[in-house]
Amino acid sequence: MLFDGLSEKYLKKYASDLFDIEIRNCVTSTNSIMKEKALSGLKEFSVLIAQCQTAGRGRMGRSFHSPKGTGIYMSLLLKPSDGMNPLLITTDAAVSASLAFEKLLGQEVGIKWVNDIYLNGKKVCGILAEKVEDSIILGIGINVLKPKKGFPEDIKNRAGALFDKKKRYLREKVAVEFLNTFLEIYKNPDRQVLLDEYRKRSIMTDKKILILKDGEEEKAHAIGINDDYSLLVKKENGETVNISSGDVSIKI
Ligand code: BTX
Repeated sequence: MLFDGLSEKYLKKYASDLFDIEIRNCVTSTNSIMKEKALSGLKEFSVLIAQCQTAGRGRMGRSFHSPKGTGIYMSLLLKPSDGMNPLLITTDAAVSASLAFEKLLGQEVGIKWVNDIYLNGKKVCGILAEKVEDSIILGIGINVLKPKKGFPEDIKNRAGALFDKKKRYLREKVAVEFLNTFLEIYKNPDRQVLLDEYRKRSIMTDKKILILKDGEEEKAHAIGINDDYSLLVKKENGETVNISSGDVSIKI
């Protein structure tokens, strides 16, 4: 069945059988809905994909623009046996998304610490992993194509899309490639390889940055990504510090 533009048949045929995929038209936020479902006992690897979101969420209360017909807005329910933290799910998902996009694009993408994927200097994808009891909801928003009306004024200089031409099953292919790549990594993570893949794509390494915290901005120089995925930065006073992703936001 072609569900308002997204082919359920394609998704179910090509995504691993482990996934239980549900497609919906427009929802508030796939992560919010999945959170409720997780609490009512939905099984691991349940996936919710929406055509659009009216209240798509990013980190720290930010919103994620989720128009109809051009993006993938998806949440995946995970129940990691070792209680793996949402940060590692986020970074593993960032590597998975990069590998998946690169396979389809034939071009390298970049990772902006900690949860965004960039293509040609524009953000094309954001990841939001949230913990609910013993589950983690992995949410991913991907701009597969530019929105029909273009990106809104406030993000139009920063946001981009993976592709500029519509093709049959394009959004489905992107979703399937991400899901299958992530599953492989999730089932058998090689921590060193994943860290290397993440670092290799980090667009922040050796860049001047602005650290935004509690409404204040501070200039610094990003040195690189530490083994625990914190960001190693040098402040203007020469002090070197590790920044964890929880409460800061970085501008490059
Ligand atoms: P983030 O906090 O890193 O990014 C949010 C910021 O990115 C916004 O403040 C805005 O500046 C910019 N932005 C908003 N929409 C877009 C867009 N479509 N493309 C590029 N830049 C944008 C990133 O958070 C994590 C986003 C996760 C979204 C998924 S969608 C499925 C799931 N459900 C849900 O509610 N959230 C996740």
